[in-house]
Amino acid sequence: MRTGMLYSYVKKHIIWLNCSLVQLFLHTFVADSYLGLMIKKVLIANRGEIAVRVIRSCREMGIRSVAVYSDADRRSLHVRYADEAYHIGPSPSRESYLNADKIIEVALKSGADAIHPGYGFLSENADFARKCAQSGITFIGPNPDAIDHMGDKITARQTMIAAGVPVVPGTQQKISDFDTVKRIVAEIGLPVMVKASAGGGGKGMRLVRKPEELISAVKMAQSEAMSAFGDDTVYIEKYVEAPHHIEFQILADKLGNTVHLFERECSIQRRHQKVVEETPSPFLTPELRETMGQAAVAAAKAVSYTGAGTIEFLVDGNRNFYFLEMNTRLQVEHPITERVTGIDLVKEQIRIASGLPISFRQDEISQHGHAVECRILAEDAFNNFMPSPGLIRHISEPNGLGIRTDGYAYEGYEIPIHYDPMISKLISWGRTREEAIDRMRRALFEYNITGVKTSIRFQKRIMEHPDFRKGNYNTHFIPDHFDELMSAKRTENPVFEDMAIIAAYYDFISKMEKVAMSDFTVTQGSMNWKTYGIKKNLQHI
Ligand code: MV4
Repeated sequence: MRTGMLYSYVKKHIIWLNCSLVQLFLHTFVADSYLGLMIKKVLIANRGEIAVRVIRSCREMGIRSVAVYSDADRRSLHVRYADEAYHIGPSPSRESYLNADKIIEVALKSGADAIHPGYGFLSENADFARKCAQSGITFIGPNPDAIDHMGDKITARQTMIAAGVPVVPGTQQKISDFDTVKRIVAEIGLPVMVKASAGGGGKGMRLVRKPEELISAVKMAQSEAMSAFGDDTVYIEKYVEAPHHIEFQILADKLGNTVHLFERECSIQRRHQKVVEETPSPFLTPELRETMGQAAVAAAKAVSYTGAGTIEFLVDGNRNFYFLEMNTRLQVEHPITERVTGIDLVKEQIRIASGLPISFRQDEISQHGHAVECRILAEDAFNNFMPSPGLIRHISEPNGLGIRTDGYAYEGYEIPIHYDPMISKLISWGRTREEAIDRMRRALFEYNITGVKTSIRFQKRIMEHPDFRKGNYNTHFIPDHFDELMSAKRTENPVFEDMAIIAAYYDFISKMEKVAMSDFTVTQGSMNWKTYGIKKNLQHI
């Protein structure tokens, strides 16, 4: 078996790398050592749908899985689905999913040789990655220095400029005094954005349109950054009007191979939360896709990146693109990339962490058809997107050709208040964009969740919106079309569920009244409901 694996591995490399004898010898050596090192048990330092998602790939690879859970997650599906599960603390994240020492302790106790961090929590925490290495545990993610490098946005900008990746015009150094601020803004012109170097994802950002607002905006951004990140370093960028948010998925292995898996169009956002994502982007031309893909690979190579990562770009109306930031983790929206490329990104992450090469070459993959994702959130879109955690009374998920759901909820599950409100991700695929959108609309129609309010109806409106259907949208889509997306439509009944409950209750009451008005008298000592039931049944005979 082992010789067989080694043989096929070496054979693949002779064909793939078409390399010199020296390289062949080196790879045979690596192959030999990775067979000994191969990850056999993975601890998933996360919860909910992404924990289930990671365990699925582990199971397919014959890798044992270890779940960890907080008080609130005792009944969570990831706990049931894993081979083993360990309690790690109280419900608040700080005391459970962010407790690095406790998680490493459980990894050692359970004999896990690797940790998959998922997204959020400890996934972009370089100190956690270092602690894993110090404990002899493989962190399934990039090396800690790359996390730090990309976590500091000013450093990341400098590195991208050096690597020839376009960045938004702006400051190259941290801001030291207000005269420099005024000079730079005079050069690039208003409007500008003041951003926290330790920020990202929209945190600690300020837009400045008027000259007199500049200095106070810088001061406010600095104090916000200090309280949010303990670091008041800020930088300034030219404001890109009405941009697209387009990101590229990349993979890099420890043998020096770096590839991209094309883009994801993520412009449908609300308050920096993505609501709908799709791939391919309806905005990119084949030429621009090619150029941006190469820029994404160059960006990853510039920091000797390994693992799965995402390069975020802003693209303006004239199709100029700019590096924005890099996310050094597996992202929520990764399934749409998996759907159009056919590549299992979690499997590739585990292969890379084991020292194996990426399982395909750049020229072996393409975008097949079109995929759309909706994040199904437990929130009331029609009441200011209020979070709606609580008991799921009923859930029936859509199915059929071209539909995938990544979730963890089930009937009787209570969505905890402690974590983010995502119930599941719904992914549709079609041969064309139109088919993928129509299929998503159909799947949203089939999706039934009662007990909590969800984002489903709002996303159905997006699928039906003429501008979305034309692919005519950017990051301003939701704010620009807010009233249309919110207004009541005659084609749908917004209170269908409530009406059904009222109708059932009315039916019950009227039947009870009929029984009460009849000449039947309740027998002493017998249960009323049973007697009524017998009487009702007899009436039908
Ligand atoms: C910008 C920008 C315009 N110009 N930077 C928001 C999230 C964070 N990652 C960066 N963001 C932006 N940075 C410059 N120089 C506009 C945004 C932005 C945005 C970006 C992506 C998706 C949605 C957005 C919504 C509002 C603003």
